Amino acid sequence: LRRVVDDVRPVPEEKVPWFPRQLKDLDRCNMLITKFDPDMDQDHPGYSDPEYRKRRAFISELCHSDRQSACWGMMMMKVYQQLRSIYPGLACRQFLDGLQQLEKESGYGEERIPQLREVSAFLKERTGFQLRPVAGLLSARDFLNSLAFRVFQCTQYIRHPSRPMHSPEPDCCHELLGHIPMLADTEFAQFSQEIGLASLGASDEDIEKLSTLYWFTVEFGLCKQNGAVKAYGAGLLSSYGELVYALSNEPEYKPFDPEETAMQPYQDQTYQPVYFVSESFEDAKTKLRRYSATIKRPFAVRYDPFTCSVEVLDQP
Ligand code: TIH
Ligand code: FE2
Repeated sequence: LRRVVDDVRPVPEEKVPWFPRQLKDLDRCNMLITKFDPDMDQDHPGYSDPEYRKRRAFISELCHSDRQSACWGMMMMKVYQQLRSIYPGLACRQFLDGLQQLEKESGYGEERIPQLREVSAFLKERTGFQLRPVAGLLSARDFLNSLAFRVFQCTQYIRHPSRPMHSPEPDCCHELLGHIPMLADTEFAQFSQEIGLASLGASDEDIEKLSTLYWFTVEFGLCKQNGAVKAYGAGLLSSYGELVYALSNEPEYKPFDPEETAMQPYQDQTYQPVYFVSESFEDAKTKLRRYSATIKRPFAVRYDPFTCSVEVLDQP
């Protein structure tokens, strides 16, 4: 018999990091990493561009004041057009289906990019995922924890115009083109939520492993489809330069194996030197589930979709 931990034996506070249990707790999952701040990072493409830095600060403000911002402009169109032309040969089927639906029903296109709110409503109907604006790069823990509730935290600013083909940090092109079409797929949505659930209350060490797994799947994953390798990772699908590179014969490929993948060092300054290839989504999901079961936590979690909350259970 499983019993709710809260009722019988509380999880010792000092051992388990705080984690959200209800959708509204995500208001506390907003720790930002300043690594890519164009005001502080000398290598950021916007560092020596005061106008860009002013716009970024303005967009952050809008986000904090809880208003939707309209940051999509010429840059977005340019990135959209270029990527759109190469998707058919390089992107996985699920992505192409999602993008087509977004173009038909949600105003995606070269002329107009919809607001976060509209896209969030679209996803909610498809897979129950919803979007939340965030001012910058979140801590891995807060970001992954949100996924447990099918909440995807989205940046709103746009990449610096000097480098449209690759951005070292996520931006709205990356979210809208890379992540959103994939999150419209049922199986992928479930895969994403499972990473999130595994991250709740996990040790720092396990968070590190889970974010590495996230990195090489959700961000830079490749999968086989009808005998060909295709991209499903959002970091690839939003970067013309890296998408072409990843599917050329230059980089190294390894089969996706969570134990090994979780230990692979990674960086976010330039293209990845190695990519992990899954046999299929189904296969990736099964392997991830098996891996998650090996993560040690003094409790188990179960998501209740009716209340959008997690139940915390004693380990049987
Ligand atoms: N490199 C991606 C792009 O150019 O769209 C953005 C990133 C995704 C993940 C890390 S950086
Ligand atoms: Fe991303």
